Amino acid sequence: MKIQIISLFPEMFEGVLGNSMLWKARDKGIVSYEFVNWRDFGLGPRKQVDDTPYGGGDGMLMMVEPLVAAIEKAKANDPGAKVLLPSPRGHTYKQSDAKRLAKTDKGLIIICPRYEGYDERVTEWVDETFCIGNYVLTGGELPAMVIIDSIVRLLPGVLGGETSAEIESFQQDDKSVEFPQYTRPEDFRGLKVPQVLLSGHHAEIKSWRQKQSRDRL
Ligand code: 4GY
Repeated sequence: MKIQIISLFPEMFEGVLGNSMLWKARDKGIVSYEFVNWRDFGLGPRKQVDDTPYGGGDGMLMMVEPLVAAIEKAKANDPGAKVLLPSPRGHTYKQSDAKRLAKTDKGLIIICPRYEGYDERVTEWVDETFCIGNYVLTGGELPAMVIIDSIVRLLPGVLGGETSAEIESFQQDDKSVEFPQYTRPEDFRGLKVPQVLLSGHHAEIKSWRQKQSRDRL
């Protein structure tokens, strides 16, 4: 999977993409990360990429022209790629979105907005707009990293040796983090592991875990 990131701050990604699982996925050739700096498409000698909003208001907006030029550059590298825009205005990003995007063999182009927003006309070049939570950040880089991390861990061969045919059943295992879990010791300063987990009754354990689970999908 080819992941292209349109950002003014590519260095923000170094720590996250350089980290174990995301890095290993790249090492194994499962994923590639490439950056498009839309400053390169800025207008005029000062490479302007932002301007004041029509109708007034505080702050600056990302201009549509450099941003679309950056998207078109990324599309030229990978014509079938899906364009994603993290924005508080999008619908809430869910595990089901991560699964769906991990399953497509298409590449991704992720835009990282900055300033106080973007010219709405850019959305004509965007396939999906996601919000990662009801709060406002200083830029789209952190949401882009959240989206990348959630997708790459689901790609066949990243976590284990599973094939794409096995991935659907493997992904059921995401449930395994939705109930509380315990490891040794059985008693930590009087805090005990629930008895059912020590019982060896697999059916009871299964139903206890189901009861404790939350559906995040
Ligand atoms: N929350 N979910 C989010 C965000 C900040 C546009 C520049 C979020 O996805 N993105 O808070 N993004 C951006 C929003 C202007 C700052």
